[in-house]
Amino acid sequence: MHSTPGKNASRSGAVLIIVMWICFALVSMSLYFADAAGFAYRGVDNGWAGAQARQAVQGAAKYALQVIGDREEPKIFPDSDEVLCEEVTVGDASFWMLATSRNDLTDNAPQFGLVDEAGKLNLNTAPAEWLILLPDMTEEFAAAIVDWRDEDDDISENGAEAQSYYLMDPPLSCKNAPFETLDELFLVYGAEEELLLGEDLNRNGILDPDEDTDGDGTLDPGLLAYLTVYSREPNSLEDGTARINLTQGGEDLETLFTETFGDDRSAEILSSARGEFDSLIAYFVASGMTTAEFDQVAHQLTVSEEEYTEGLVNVNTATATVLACLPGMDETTAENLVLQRSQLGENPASEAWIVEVLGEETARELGPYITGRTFQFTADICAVGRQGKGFRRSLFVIDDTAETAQVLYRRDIHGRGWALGEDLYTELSGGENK
Ligand SMILES: [Ca+2]
Ligand SMILES: [Ca+2]
Ligand SMILES: [Ca+2]
Ligand SMILES: [Ca+2]
Repeated sequence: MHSTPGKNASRSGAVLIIVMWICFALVSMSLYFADAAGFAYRGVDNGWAGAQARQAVQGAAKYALQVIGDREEPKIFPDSDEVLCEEVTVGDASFWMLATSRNDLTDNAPQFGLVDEAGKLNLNTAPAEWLILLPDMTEEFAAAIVDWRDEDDDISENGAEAQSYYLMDPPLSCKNAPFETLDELFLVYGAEEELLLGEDLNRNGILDPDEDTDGDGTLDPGLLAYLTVYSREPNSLEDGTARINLTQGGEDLETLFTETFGDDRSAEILSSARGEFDSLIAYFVASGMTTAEFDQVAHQLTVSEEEYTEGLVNVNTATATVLACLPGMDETTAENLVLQRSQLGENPASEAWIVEVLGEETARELGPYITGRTFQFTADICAVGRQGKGFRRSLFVIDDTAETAQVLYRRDIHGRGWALGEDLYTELSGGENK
């Protein structure tokens, strides 16, 4: 992605404002604690660090909202150097954003960044045939997921509807409606901690001491690492203009292509690409456009008449494990795609690059289920206060489909314990308890 100087300047401005805001909060807080210091000094000291860390989490969340909301079209996932996410100092406190969903889960050092919810399979749209391809997924659990969200009481093959839930102790009712949070998966018939969390009990994406139950030195992450309930993309631009429906074509498409490519090239493209298209990729293949040409216009195009398209997987950020579940893909193809992607350098502006890697036929098969954009993120924010004490951690799911980015879901998860890995633990605390 190309970052204009103006954009960088406005981002630094935003960071400065947030940092000043946090500093102000910290000063007010220290005055408060200085007042209370006469009582129990030690307790105040620990509480102070915790309060500083909580403020840093708040500040980091505001910063994440700003970075996400300030993105311009085509709304791609920010490159890692565009987001401050590793040991960001705020007064006496520091924060990190944990990248808990990545390809190299065998690497046991924590990595940092925002998490793309569109890089995962959506529990509300993925059919059982996709879900079954996730590591350790059982046919029964995949079918139970579908029965949980479908409106009917008809038990799908190997599935579970009201009768199964009624017999549970205590009895539950089958939801028969879409998942609203990821943790709702724990209610689905057959959900077991081992299946959902794997070895990653604190859900930080790395192997912590005592987590390696099978002793192989690598993390078995469990199903939750690959799933989301949030991914959806609007079929309109940020300013409210509808994306142009490729199947209807018409004047809008002609105007867009003429303005972008000139009269001759526009006419050439429009005469090559005629008919009905079930994906942007199908149009791209038919049009004879170059990847660079398509990257300029892709975000203005759609094949849907709906207000939103739910559950598209971002082929520019998804792990090989997730991509392998999609039509046309298998493990080897998905791994190769991710390898080729890692050599592209910057995060591409559309999904068009996959045609060269996969070939036209496979790319067209995959096309209807993927995107190159993203609108929902998780910021998994960790922070410590003075002297590395007072560890705090909160999850924020942030949605960027409205005019300003908004928090959809927030949860304090510091109860899961230290999440930043052994090295940082030693560095920050000298091994003392948090
Ligand atoms: Ca049902
Ligand atoms: Ca059913
Ligand atoms: Ca872990
Ligand atoms: Ca293991």
